[in-house]
Amino acid sequence: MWARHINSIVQNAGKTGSRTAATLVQGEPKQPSIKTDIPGPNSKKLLEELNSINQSGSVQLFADYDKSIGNYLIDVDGNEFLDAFTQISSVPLGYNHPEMLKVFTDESKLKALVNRPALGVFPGNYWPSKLKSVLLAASPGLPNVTTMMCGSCSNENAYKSLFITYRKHQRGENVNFSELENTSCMINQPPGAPQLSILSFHGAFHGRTMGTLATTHSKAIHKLDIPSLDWPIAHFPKYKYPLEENIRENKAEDDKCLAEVEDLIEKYNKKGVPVAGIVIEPIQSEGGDNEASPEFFQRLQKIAKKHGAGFLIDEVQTGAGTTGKMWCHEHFNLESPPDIVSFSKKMLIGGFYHSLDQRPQQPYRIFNTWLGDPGKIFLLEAVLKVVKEQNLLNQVIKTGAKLKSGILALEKEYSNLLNSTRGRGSFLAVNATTSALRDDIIGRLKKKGVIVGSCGDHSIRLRPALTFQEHHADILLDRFREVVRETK
Ligand code: PSZ
Repeated sequence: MWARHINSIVQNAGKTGSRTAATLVQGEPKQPSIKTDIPGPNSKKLLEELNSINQSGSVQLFADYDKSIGNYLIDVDGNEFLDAFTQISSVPLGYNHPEMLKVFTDESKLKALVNRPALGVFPGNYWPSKLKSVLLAASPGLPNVTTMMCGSCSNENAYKSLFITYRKHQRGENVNFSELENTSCMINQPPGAPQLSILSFHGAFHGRTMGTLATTHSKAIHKLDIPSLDWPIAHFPKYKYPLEENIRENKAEDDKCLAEVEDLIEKYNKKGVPVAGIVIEPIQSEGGDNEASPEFFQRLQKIAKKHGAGFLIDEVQTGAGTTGKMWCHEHFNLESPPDIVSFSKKMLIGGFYHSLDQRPQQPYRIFNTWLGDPGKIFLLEAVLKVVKEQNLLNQVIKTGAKLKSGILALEKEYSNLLNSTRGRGSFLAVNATTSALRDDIIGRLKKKGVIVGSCGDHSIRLRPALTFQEHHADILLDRFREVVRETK
């Protein structure tokens, strides 16, 4: 029954193309359509029910995932939104893409989904070849990959890798753990559980699990009441825009932040809590779409190498093509790949690419029950095939250029309201002059049927799917212009 339902969606998806011309995903509405207040009556009813079960204050509306299609999120009240936020940047091809729906009509893939293995112990026969042909084929120059469930869990385990590798380097040839190490680690004491740290940046977001939360610094509400670790936190550059007009000041900002990184490493080494790794986003996302220059990243990597710290680039939000390259850090011309690159969101499966040096010598050190989900690899396989066949990275560059120039034009016209348009590909942001204005713009855009996101104190961010095209950009820019024009 279920398979028949999926089959009919797959077949019909190709037939409803007359509604929109030249779209990459067939069957989308031509434009947003709003019929009720947001949230509408059906959403409100469901919200009441959900809220009696758990704290649901973050829920904006309930979606109808049967009806949502392509770049349009359709809610339970029949409102049709052009979605430029895509589930916090995690939908690669839009909703109900026929190639993704098709995946589990293949019975062997359905069985891989149903018989979910403990991948670290009893993987299916397809697992090594899928890791190679899907994940490693998209690797940013790193030879190994370890899969995980989500972004936080990918970074959490990447940090463990950094610590394990740091200690391996300290031990040198002596690969054996001492008796004291074995007993002291069991009571969370050194030398078995050593004093080591990960250097992160103010404004960063790397997750909400205990270790990653110690490196997340975007909002207090994420961290309040949770015990944390005294690890070094450096300032991430804060640039003045437009970049072309502020080259000297922005370069001075790079110098200042990098000098602080070196100072902190020395300070923490002296304190007896050496820095085993540096973690950084290529563009700080939750913290406000803060960019740093390629030179900043090149120099940061050199500093990490000089101090024997691993270099971890968190591509959970920036990865999978949204900046016009598969990995955002590929814009930076680093002299060698980072030691670790973590991913999740649009990649559908979480995990991290890593060097051979970052590979533990013993099994079971980076491990959990599921280590991801083979179903997600099969979906990712379909996604990457579409990305390649339809040259979606090129699409991202074209759509992104149109969006960015449109927003820049708005910024010029309404410089009392908007400033600092920035970003790469369709991973874009603009600041409103105050956070109240930012929230108001986002709210009124939603009422006009366009979903965008917020980040930092006063930024509006765009995180469309890779299938967001120029005609979608036109709609978004039109509605954005109306909203800004109507601002009182
Ligand atoms: O409020 C939240 O928990 C949010 S809002 C956006 C995110 C989380 N992003 C997740 C994220 C990320 O953007 C980066 C750069 N690194 C790690 C993470 C954590 O990923 P998840 O949410 O899958 O654990």
